[in-house]
Amino acid sequence: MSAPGAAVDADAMRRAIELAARGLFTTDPNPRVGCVILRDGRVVGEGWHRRAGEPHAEVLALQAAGAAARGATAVVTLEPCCHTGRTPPCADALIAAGIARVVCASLDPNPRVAGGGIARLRAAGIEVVVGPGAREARGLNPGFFARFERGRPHVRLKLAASLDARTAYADRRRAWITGEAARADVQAWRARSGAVLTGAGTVRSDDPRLDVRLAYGDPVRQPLRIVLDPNASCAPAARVFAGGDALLFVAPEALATARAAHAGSPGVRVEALPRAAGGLDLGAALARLAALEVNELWVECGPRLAAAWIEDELVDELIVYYAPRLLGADAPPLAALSAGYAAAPTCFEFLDARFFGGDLRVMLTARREESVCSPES
Ligand code: AOF
Ligand code: ZN
Repeated sequence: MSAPGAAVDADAMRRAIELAARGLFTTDPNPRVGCVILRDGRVVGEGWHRRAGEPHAEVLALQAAGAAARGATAVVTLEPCCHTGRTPPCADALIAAGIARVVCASLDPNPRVAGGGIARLRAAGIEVVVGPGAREARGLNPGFFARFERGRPHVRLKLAASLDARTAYADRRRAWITGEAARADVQAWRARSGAVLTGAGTVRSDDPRLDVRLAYGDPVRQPLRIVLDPNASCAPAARVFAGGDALLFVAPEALATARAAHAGSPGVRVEALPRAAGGLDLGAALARLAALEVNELWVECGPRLAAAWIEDELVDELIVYYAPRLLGADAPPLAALSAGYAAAPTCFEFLDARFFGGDLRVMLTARREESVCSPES
């Protein structure tokens, strides 16, 4: 492939990624995918996947290109599918439209596709290039890839704290630590997530709704609301259980009681998880959520559950909002980590720091290899 051709592909892939990002709040559980059709280096059609059940990006881009698709190149952020899911295979649509060349950022990790789309295109005589924009395209769909490649959602743990890393007032009064801009940002993270999870302690002390209250996508897609409540101690009237799709995880021995307590709420599903040190088995929770097609999991919880996620090394991204105030040593900590924790291998790498109103948001990604954590590296 000549250098100018590669530059045209790269530009088109950047555009396809921009298009894919439009589906950030709506495609779940499907991936965000964009597609550009190029004819003699010019864009003749664009498309992006909006919502599961609606056409895939390639089909919309082909529709936009019409007859100009014959002999053209399709640049797409994910391998075109070869299966019939809620919609027919994109590979067949590309072949039928007479596409001559396909550039895709990465393979589709869904086992129903997983290279089969590319094989079908090649068998039809279409040239296929895989790889340009792979990092960015994967970055748009961390949960979709995590679900198929690791059998679990992509986990983001959100914490809000004072400068001295305290997460609530010492007198436990119910008052916000961070300001409105930070809370609006939390709404956007919830809106892109397949599920939002908290613990029984937070439900009892804060009674959060954990829903999306700003318009992201039309209509607003509410994430599944999940509560980890080993002893079934949360009141069935808690706000998190009102208004629909909620999942309550309890320990096996509390299952019957919890099911009886929620018998009158069809929107609340109650399931058991094995117990683990001090709570429920978080790894088992993630496996179950992957089976429920949760791609991105947003965790907002108190210090004990936060510590469990961190100590179990199940956090992929840590998002901390720091408010410019000090709350003192009597206030609860950011995460109630055990005394020996500093020797554990998990550590984080700073990704980004940004102001939201008067608060500072710090984003970190998990680094699990011990060498990365050691001071020499
Ligand atoms: C593509 N282009 O724009 C998307 C793809 O139920 P369906 O028919 O919507 O199929 C969903 C699966 O299709 C999804 O799990 C993923 O493997 C692929 N998504 N593929 O060629 C697209 N959104
Ligand atoms: Zn498709």
